[in-house]
Amino acid sequence: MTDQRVLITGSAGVVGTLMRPRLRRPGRVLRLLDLAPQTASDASEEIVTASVTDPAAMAAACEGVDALIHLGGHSRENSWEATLDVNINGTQKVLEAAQAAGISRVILASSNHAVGFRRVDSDLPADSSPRPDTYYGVSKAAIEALGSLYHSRFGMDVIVIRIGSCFETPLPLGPRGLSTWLSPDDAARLFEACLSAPSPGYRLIWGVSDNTRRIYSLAEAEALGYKSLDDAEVYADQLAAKPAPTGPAAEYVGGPFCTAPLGVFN
Ligand code: 15L
Repeated sequence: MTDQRVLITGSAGVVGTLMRPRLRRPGRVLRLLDLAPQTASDASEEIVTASVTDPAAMAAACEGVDALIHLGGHSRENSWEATLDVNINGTQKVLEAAQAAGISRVILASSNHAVGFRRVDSDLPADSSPRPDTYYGVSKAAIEALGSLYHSRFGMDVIVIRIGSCFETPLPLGPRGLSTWLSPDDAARLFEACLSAPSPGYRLIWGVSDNTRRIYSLAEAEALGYKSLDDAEVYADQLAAKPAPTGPAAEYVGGPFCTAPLGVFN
């Protein structure tokens, strides 16, 4: 049997770095694409140094690929021009290359900031319509729409994950992380579910751990086979001394992004 080849864009970024060791499997080759230099650990990894905005490089990177996890792009607020170029145009280039190469399954990283101006509410459904909090959030809403378009036009299976906060621990995030954290191990479980769910079509799901203070719905991810085993609450004591958010940062899903200046890299 030939190996399954999974292309990960943005593999040297925050989420990519956490996923790289966790998505290794016998019978799987990870093709790791990033602008930053990377080194293959062994024959189960292939390195591509390229930008997601480069159509020729993306076409080459998609050759022989079975599934694509698109994490590449700016992961927080930046200028409108940079956000448009890398996140929106870049995702269109990625989807175009994937479609031309016959990749039938694509997983796209969206973010809670696509709905950052939704009020904090219990069990926020994964298909809440966009209420972005930043240009970054607008780009994530556009990524969701692009994924939907490529599914409807070309029949590709496209799963878009609205990621909460995927970091090693919720500690750097402060108290908000007790609700938004997606543990790296849960993220790997979620990506595995997205890779293996039979014929998912187009899905929009939340990426979050089963946190005691969770406000995002897990139902849509669980319908794909995801089972969270982590809960940020185990860090609650360590976060107790940190100041709780106030004002819009406390009232809206996007937290501090809701008041950060637009277009300013932070
Ligand atoms: C995101 O989308 C960012 O990529 C990440 O850096 C965090 O800020 C996260 O959202 C969050 O909301 O905590």
